[in-house]
Amino acid sequence: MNSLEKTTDVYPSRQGGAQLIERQDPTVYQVRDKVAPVPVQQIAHYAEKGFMLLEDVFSEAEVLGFQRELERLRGSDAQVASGETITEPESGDIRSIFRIHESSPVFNALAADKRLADLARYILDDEVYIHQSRLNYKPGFRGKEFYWHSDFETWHVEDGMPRMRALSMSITLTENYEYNGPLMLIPGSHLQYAACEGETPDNHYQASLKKQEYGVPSDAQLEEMAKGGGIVSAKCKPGSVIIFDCNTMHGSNGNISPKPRSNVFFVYNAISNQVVSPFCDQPPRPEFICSRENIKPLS
Ligand code: 6CS
Ligand code: FE
Repeated sequence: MNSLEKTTDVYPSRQGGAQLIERQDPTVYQVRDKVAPVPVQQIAHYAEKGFMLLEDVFSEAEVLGFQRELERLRGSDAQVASGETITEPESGDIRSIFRIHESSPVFNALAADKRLADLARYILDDEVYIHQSRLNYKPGFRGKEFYWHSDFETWHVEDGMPRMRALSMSITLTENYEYNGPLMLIPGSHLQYAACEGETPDNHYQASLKKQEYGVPSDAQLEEMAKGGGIVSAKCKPGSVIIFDCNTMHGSNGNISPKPRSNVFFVYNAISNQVVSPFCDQPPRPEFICSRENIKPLS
């Protein structure tokens, strides 16, 4: 990608009214004569719907190790006080812990695991790095929702991610039932960019990571996207992986069940799509939610 392509704002948002803009990037980048690391039907599904669900990727023993690390981090006073841990707005329960690909040896290894990184390199047809990582706890009884949004809209406007050449992988650490706030996705929504109304507030991330109110689609945009593709809930067992394009519209309901819905998220960005300056009048967001300083290909 040349410097002009990087700095031209082809996906303007929060600069006027809400509108749907056609996607101007591939979903599955042209992968010349490479063997896909998953069945080609999954790749076709991803290209068409904007996500895929892989079950039984990690063993029970591996999931147990991830759950232990999740509890260790949750119980760590240093981690909680690090400024990289976000709590729920009302209960004060832990909502998310960011930058775990660097702060946790277990999740550092998981981010580079071939079962994940090879698939990201295939879909993006490039070397990759971790743009953002987080543990979402969604605790039982009081876990709050993540309202509908396109991650790319935030990462483009607030982090300066130039093009749609990134994807998220959510590794499930608990059962994702229909009743404990599973990830919901709108099939095909990745093909339209929901440019949002409003303007980015100062230090927006301090509010948006708790409850996002800017950079969210209008009711009309959401109705339009859901009319086309419906809504899918990613119900699955622990050890599954939900892979979704950076622009797939998604969200999750609150969790009033006794069962937590905890997932690990890694965001793989193509090395050729490194963040530049934000496409809004705000300073860059902090390193713990947007890798910017020592970007290098994941080995
Ligand atoms: O602002 C962000 O980067 C985060 N916000 C949400 C709701 N999803 C993506 C990311 O974790
Ligand atoms: Fe998100």
